[in-house]
Amino acid sequence: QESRTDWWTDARFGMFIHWGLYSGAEGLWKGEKIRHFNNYAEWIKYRNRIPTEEYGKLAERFVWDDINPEEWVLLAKNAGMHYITITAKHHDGFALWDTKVGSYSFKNYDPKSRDIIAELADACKKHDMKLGFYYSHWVDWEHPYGWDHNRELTKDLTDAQFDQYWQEKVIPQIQELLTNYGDIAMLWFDMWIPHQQTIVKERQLRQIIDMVRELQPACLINSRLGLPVSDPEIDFETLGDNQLGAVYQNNPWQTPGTIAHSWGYHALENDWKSTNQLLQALINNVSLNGNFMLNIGPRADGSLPYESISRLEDMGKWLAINGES
Ligand code: FUL
Repeated sequence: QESRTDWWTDARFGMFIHWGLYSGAEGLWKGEKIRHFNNYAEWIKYRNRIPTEEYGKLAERFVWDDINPEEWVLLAKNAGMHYITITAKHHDGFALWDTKVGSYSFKNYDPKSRDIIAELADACKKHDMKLGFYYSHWVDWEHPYGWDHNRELTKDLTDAQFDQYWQEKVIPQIQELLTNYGDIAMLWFDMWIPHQQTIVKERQLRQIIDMVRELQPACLINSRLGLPVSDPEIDFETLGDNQLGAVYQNNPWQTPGTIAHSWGYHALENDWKSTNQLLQALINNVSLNGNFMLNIGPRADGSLPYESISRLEDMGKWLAINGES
């Protein structure tokens, strides 16, 4: 019997794309580095306490004439990847697509902007690449009632307030993503904490599942939704970077990994993995029946560091000789 995950298990290798307002900050805010030892560029709004409106102005740094998502798709294809997952909305709460829900999206911050999710969806279709969306469902640093995992900003958040955020932002936004962009291969939700340790209720998570199953029955859902892998609606487990090599025999799984340290583009990145290391990671995962989803962090003009491009091209060359597909 065919299962929802068949294509995904066959695919083995995918691309993760972290791209958003933070790409315009490049890991620096007013000359200051990220205020945390974990130098993730995509966390700069939270770490450096950047006010929502001011952070939104980073949209002005985007060079729309140069941005072409088809280039990302071709890079993935040449690397031997079969699917792409892009950060439709990361923790900062900013939508990459032309959402009608709220005003925190490129459309409202830069008149020259385009719907990059629509363009990526078209390019994926053209080049036979599956498309998935990362969506930060619990954590949202824009909405006044979104959650933050340290409870630094949201100490007094009530269940009713959080549910307001959920019903007026999360549910309608996911609905848009599942309705307006063709076939969606997977939704990659994010937060590694079981939902019981958070403000999130199981019924809220089931609301997402019901909607996905109604609108896109074949769409895969990852365990970071917040339900255990044993839940029949969870299609695959997402292991962290540091868990490479863990053996999951009963459930499909994948490791999301970076070429560098940061997921979002960071101008001061100096922690590049070698092509050898990345191939080892891919081989480790595949030999243990898992997938590998390797990340790129494009700049605000859509371009990529030489280090990322060269490693992906080299992996593609190796796979063309040694890979199966
Ligand atoms: C984590 C996030 O907090 C990081 O920013 C990144 O998106 C990674 C893939 O997942 O949970």
